[in-house]
Amino acid sequence: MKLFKKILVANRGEIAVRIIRACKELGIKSVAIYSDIDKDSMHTKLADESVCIGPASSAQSYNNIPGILTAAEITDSEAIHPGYGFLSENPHFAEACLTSGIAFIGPSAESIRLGGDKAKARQIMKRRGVPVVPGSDGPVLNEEVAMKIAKKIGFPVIIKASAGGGGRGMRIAKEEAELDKMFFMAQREALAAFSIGDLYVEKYIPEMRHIEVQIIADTKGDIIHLGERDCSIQRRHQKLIEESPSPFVTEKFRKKIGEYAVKAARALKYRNAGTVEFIVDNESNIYFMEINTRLQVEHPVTEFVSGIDIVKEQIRIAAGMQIELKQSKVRLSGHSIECRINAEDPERFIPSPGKITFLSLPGGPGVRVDTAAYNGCVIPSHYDSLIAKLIVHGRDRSEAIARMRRALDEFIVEGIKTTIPFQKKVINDPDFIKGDYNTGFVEKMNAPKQAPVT
Ligand code: MV4
Repeated sequence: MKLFKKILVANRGEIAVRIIRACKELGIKSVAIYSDIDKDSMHTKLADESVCIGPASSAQSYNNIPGILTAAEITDSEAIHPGYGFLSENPHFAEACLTSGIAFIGPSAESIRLGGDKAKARQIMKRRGVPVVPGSDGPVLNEEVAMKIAKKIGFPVIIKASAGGGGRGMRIAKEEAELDKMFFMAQREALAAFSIGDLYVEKYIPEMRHIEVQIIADTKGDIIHLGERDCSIQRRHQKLIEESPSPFVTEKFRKKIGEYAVKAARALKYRNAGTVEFIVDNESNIYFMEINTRLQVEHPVTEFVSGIDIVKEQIRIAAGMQIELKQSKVRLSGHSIECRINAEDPERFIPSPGKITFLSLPGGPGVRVDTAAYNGCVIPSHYDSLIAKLIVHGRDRSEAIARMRRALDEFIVEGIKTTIPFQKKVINDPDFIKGDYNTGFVEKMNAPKQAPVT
């Protein structure tokens, strides 16, 4: 099998830069696409060629399927890497690439479609013996069916949009009296956000941990996992800090959750890189939540502990090459933590776009910064507010924490607000340091400390 000669990167920002770097190291030419306002951006400068794809609005640029396919054709690109966000989980785009004779660096259109239909994915997993949270089997047609299921599994329940993501179209019903109202609210929000009103019901697990497993699968059908990432530090469904390994996970638990992840991938005939997300409750029960059929923002923490370049693997697999590594040869070593640095007010988390008037990035041992930002660049308001990922690696968790604290102190951004002050607070929090946290952590951290009852 031969690698591609030229790849078009259908994305912008740090992830486009990340993919261009992998291309360079593999000896593959890269093509950037950019919108009007991204003319001077880093990904446009670093690629071997660049094509202006349209105006700032993502609908007319980074989400413009015919425009991107035309750019691939005129530049003779053999493959397209979609990155994350934008068209990365659009089955029509994956299909359109293949129809145009261009390799899509990712899973099949059918796997993407199943991953995006969360009620269906849940049903498939349940039938294949991957544990799911007690709840509905497939989509729930109306509030009466939802009530029947809720009474059977017991309240509280959570109603989720089948096309959901980012917490949209999700409602908790604490008791019978709330169910109808919450069902309609979730349905209305799902229809508005995704134009698909399908819902499903699950038992609500309070105090959950969000643990996900990185998998890679080749065309031959070999699938391996690269351990877990703990993504429980989130605010309003936006992840802020991720780490690998999870401070809660034992060797035995890792083997079990890893096997579930591989089984989930096998059930979808999955290929390329993917992530299987799980809910883990207080008693360490594992439940499948969803499968993300793309490269994820937080993939570098897994790269640090596994030594595997996930983007290069994606490219090799799309070119038809097999995974050389066997599961028994996967060695996870040390500890990695990532902070997502967003151009946002650190207290209210509202976007803070504008010009970066001064930027100085951290460095030194065990520090990686993935960013497209530079001194004097402008962060536009049109796209995601992620401006950099700060990833550290240490021999153990305590060295990784010390390194992250040091690197956050070195990170200087002037001209816009960033989430750095918030992440400094988390990294110094006694419960975080103990590894004692779940998805309720950020809310508890912001709540005024309760005086103990005497
Ligand atoms: C849940 C859950 C509890 N039980 N599912 C799904 C998407 C992710 N962003 C949050 N999700 C959750 N799914 C079951 N069965 C709790 C969450 C959850 C959450 C839900 C509502 C409001 C805030 C939340 C914060 C973290 C996790």
